[in-house]
Amino acid sequence: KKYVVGVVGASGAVGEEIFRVLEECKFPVGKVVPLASARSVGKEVEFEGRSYKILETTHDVFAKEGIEIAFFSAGGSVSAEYAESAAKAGAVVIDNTSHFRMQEDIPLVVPEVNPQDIAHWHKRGIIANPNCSTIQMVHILAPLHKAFAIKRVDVSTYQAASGGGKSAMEELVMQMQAFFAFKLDEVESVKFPHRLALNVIPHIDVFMPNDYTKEEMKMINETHKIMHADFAVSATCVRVPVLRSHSESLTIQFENEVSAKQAQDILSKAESVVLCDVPQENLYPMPIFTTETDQTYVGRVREDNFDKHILHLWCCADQIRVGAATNAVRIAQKWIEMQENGK
Ligand code: NAP
Ligand code: 2RA
Repeated sequence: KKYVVGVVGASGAVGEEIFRVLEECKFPVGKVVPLASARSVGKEVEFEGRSYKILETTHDVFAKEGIEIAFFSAGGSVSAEYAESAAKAGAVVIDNTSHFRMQEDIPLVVPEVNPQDIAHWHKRGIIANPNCSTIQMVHILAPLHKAFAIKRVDVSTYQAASGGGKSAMEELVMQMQAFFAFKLDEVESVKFPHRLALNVIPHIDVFMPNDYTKEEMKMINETHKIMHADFAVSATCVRVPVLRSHSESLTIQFENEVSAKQAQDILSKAESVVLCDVPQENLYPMPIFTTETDQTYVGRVREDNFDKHILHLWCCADQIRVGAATNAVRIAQKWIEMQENGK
């Protein structure tokens, strides 16, 4: 069977990448329906050698076009307004925004970690895609937790501009150009709270009453929901002047003693994870290696100098693919597998 696939946010960074991933993985697409705001109507999207005109997102378009799988990546307010119309029209919605993620009757899925939760999709017709920084972290944590039982995780992130969308990437590029034109003092910062070029900003999304940012709380709450676990997690989320790969430094405390070698063995076999850990040859994950790939890269796995229950490691993944488009398409593939096996 081939499916009618809608992409809401088709002109955005994530939407464009969804089309690329669908093409690359030979997803069973009968027809694509690109959707965006009225601003994009008439613009064209290329898919498998054909051009498709972008349509306006409306309540009726999902039924009218017969959309069976609807990817949403146009911001939380657009999902809030239209996702339920798509589900009512019979589509399974795979939502990239944070709008539904923590709602109790909505599965929040990373297919390598909790594919079984997709079975709950029918409650609302919606499956949520987690936050990008959470996805790559649970790729690493889930196999380690299964093998050794995690007690606590402390993570610091180094997040790329792409997390703020296409215009945020453009803002970083323009600021870098301004630097080379000796005009850096004249640049405006619209997408980030401060200038990002030649800077790091320990502030992503809004501050919450507990002085953590919303991004930091997402990493804690979403990790618990995806992994069905309640070990302690603390996060510090930082924006860095990188275009599209997030990096993370993780300190993981286990219930028992774990060696670096034991963790490396587990990670070398983990799904969608690449162990890249030869420090003697300067080999460790970096955005220049992970950009436009579909795996989470992990390295710098090492034992704590004071406590044998603690390991430190470093991971890196493409934010637009692993952190959004690829995870969303992998959810759709698993959903199809379940439908076709009658689950
Ligand atoms: P982006 O590059 O800024 O693109 C935004 C898209 O939304 C554009 O296609 C835009 O269409 C569309 N849009 C805006 N207002 C709309 C409206 N009223 N009706 C219909 N479409 C509308 O942003 P992005 O990076 O692709 O991210 C999009 C969403 O995905 C955000 O909510 C972001 O938080 C989320 N995201 C999730 C993950 C994840 O799941 N892990 C990762 C990254 C991003 P026009 O061009 O017509 O304005
Ligand atoms: C960011 N995590 O990096 C967000 C995007 N979903 O800004």
